[in-house]
Amino acid sequence: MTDLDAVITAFAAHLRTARHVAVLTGAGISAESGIPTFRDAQTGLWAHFDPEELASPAGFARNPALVWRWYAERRVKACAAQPNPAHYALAELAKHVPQLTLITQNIDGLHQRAGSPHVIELHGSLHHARCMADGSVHTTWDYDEKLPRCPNCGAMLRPDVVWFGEMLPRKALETAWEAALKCDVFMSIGTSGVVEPAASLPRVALGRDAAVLILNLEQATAARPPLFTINGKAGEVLPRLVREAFGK
Ligand code: BJW
Repeated sequence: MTDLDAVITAFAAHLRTARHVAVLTGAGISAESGIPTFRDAQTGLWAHFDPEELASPAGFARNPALVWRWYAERRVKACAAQPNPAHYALAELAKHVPQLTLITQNIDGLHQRAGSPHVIELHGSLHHARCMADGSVHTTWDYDEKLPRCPNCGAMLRPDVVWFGEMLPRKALETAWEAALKCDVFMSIGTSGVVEPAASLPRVALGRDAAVLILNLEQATAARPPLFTINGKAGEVLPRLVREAFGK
């Protein structure tokens, strides 16, 4: 039995008896669908684009057309991408545990397309735009327009995502926080854990004695139960974990 087998076996036992599983996902879970992460040194978005220019309120105020173009390109790529086995494994997991709260920092919509219900989107969605004046949220707009306008009032629309320095959607953050406080199993998948407040959620769960799994590609720091770590690809590890726990 390898170390990986041992961790999968041990964590699967927690999943089998869990009453409430909370899952936090980040860009890494969509990497195997061909969507770049943010902080990979070669392929990450922040290796090629300036977050201050493209993912900040000040950047949008300076050049809204540039920011809209970047998000339009990412939306087209996300629509062309397919959910991968990691997204499907989480949708399957929800069918086997009494309660599952799926919290994502991703804006690509791939969890929903894999069949996960009630996804908590902490950082908004590529598929929504918000009116700068009346706050209304829109799921369709004039995609050919460089600066799309609100169909209600004609004011400028902005991508409905959370940029640095902005508050997260209140209801989404409250639901995520409460899940971290109340769950008995927490999984953090494909996130570097550097962006707050999402990064605090696994620590909150650990503080309440939940079994916590951190799964990403990076070298793990030493861990012992109730903290488990796996360095591996989500699309390979998650289907194995769900199979081990529930024989599917
Ligand atoms: C794989 C894999 C595979 C790869 N399988 N794994 C407290 C302390 C310090 C700072 C702050 C703080 N509180 C707030 C802040 C400021 C700021 C912040 O956290 N800054 C830090 C960077 C220092 N936070 C905010 O501003 C937040 N707002 C807020 O808190 O408001 C109140 C407030 C404001 C100001 C001060 C105090 C309070 C808002 C954060 C918004 C983040 N927005 C973005 C852009 C969203 C829209 C868009 O997509 O364009 O969100 S930035 C970007 O980072 C995006 C992501 O959701 C987020 C996290 O990235 P993620 O998902 O972790 O990706 P990576 O690339 O970092 O990691 C990928 C991981 O996957 C790696 O680990 C790989 O190993 C792994 N991986 N392939 C498994 N196949």
